[in-house]
Amino acid sequence: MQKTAFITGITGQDGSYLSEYLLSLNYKVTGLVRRNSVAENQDYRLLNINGIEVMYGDILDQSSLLNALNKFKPDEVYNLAAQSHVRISSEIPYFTSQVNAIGALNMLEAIRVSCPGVRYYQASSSEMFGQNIDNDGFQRETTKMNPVSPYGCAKLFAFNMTCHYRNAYGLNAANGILFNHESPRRGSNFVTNKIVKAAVLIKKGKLNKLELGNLDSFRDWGHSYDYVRAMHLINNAPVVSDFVVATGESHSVREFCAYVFKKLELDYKDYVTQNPKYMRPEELKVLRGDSRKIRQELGWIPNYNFEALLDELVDYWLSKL
Ligand code: NAP
Ligand code: G4F
Repeated sequence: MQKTAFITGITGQDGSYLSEYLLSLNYKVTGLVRRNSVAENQDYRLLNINGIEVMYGDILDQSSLLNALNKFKPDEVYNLAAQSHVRISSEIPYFTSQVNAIGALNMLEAIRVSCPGVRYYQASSSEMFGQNIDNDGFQRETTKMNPVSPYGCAKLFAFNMTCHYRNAYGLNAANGILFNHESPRRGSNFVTNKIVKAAVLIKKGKLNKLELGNLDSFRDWGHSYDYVRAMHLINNAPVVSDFVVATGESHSVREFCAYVFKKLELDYKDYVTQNPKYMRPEELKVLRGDSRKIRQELGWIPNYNFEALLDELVDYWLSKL
């Protein structure tokens, strides 16, 4: 029988890739879309994807969640809705906490009262670890969590609530603890697309400098397409539990710049400057994930490495600009 998936955050980077992936597996794909004053901005990432059914709603509007669950009767729920920008979460901490923390609680409560049997995926984040790293240099499911941003604090609340609803009420609720993942559909105020887009504009003579924040933070960057496959595996795992999803490779923002500019036959040092505006009140310095659990238990393998991801971004921006 055809399964139905319900996705909050369906208009985002991951929501669009997850929709495509689930459609390819013959799912009925449904989702929640926020009302936007410019209708064209609402679902531009979904425009080339046929067969999705959406409803207006908001993760902060409990009635819209209950209506959606009653209407679509999903087998699987993916809660991807979030204010997902870490630095901006320090400018709008209250809003970020509402959406990322209370929004997840709204979804869990709506499921508990209306469809407690569904499989629930919570989009948790490596930002929850803060500066904690195990002695071998990796973060994993057992690593202590001490977030260093309003975003991370709110995500940790949602993570804990997901575990609590699983333990207390027997919900099939799981966390994916995902490390950074990117794609051409990533917002261009995240560092990856910000760098690549600017480097291509510089190459084409349309820009002469790129202002960044901390060049010496390290991130474990993967591709969104690989990570939405992991979400589906987690939501169909034989035993409901939490999984880290990561490549296991970590690179600095500086290395990212060096690779991209070099590929365009430029030297990043000639163009990149630092602007305090893009620094964070407290910087998370290093992320590097150990994803052995999902690889061994669910057979997940990423197709993209660091270079393949960056090559795709450069090709995308070269063709777009
Ligand atoms: P994204 O592109 O920023 O998408 C966020 C989605 O949430 C958008 O569809 C957005 O809708 C929606 N949303 C925001 N506020 C909402 C609200 N009040 N009610 C309903 N929907 C709302 O983020 P992403 O990269 O796809 O990430 C997906 C999820 O994974 C997020 O929860 C993020 O925090 C988490 N995560 C991401 C990464 C990563 O590296 N990408 C890593 C770990 C965890 P609009 O289009 O209307 O704004
Ligand atoms: O691309 P970023 O903004 O991603 P960040 O903060 O790591 O968060 C992303 O990954 C999390 C998973 O760990 C997700 F949960 C979250 O939703 C989001 O998807 O910044 C990456 C690094 C940071 O260290 C930042 O300080 O790049 C550094 N950076 C340096 N200059 C910059 C800039 N980041 C941004 N956005 N803009 C800059 O100009």
